[in-house]
Amino acid sequence: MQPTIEYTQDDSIKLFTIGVESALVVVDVQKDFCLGGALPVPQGDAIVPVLNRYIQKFEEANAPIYATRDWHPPNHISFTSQGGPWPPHCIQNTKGAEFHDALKLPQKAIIVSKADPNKEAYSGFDGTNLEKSLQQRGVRKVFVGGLATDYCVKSTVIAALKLGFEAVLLMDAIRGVNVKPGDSERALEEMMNNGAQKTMYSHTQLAN
Ligand code: VGL
Ligand code: ZN
Repeated sequence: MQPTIEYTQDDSIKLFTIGVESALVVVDVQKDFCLGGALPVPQGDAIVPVLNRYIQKFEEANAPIYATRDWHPPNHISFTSQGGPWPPHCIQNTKGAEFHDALKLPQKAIIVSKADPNKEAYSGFDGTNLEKSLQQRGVRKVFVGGLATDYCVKSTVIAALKLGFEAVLLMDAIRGVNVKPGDSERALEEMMNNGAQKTMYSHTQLAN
């Protein structure tokens, strides 16, 4: 067997222990944001197997696992038909709003639906009980992966930081839309400027 040697150029990637105050937040890994969907994120599907490994690790750590989803009513104001910026996507109870088929969410995963009819709630905290739920479980540190880096991941991470949580980006489990080239890079910068931290799968470990 070949030895595994992992290199990273990014020395802001840090080692983290998944402990009792940690939670995994999987952002909007829905069919419409993946290959064949209404608003596909380039290489969005590629993060699914990585997220599945994180899910396993957080289960082993007995840490809560959240999955947010975009959950729009039909004719949502963010749709082009209503003068918004996006094609119709993630409409409640449609195929496109389902989680990616290969995403292995455990039975006990907590689903957070962003269903505000009057605005595009990019953040998983916006109009949901996510903050309360994290607090009830004693979570202080959220590990965030999913789609898309430059929209819902960014907003969720910055909201978490503003609410006083630590926020750790799963660098190998996020992808961006990049409507404008460089959007994801700028989003990362903005998150870091707000106090986000970075890790990757090989740099996460269980407490013992
Ligand atoms: C998202 C665009 C529109 C996201 C949601 O999940 O990042 N992007 N709605
Ligand atoms: Zn949306």
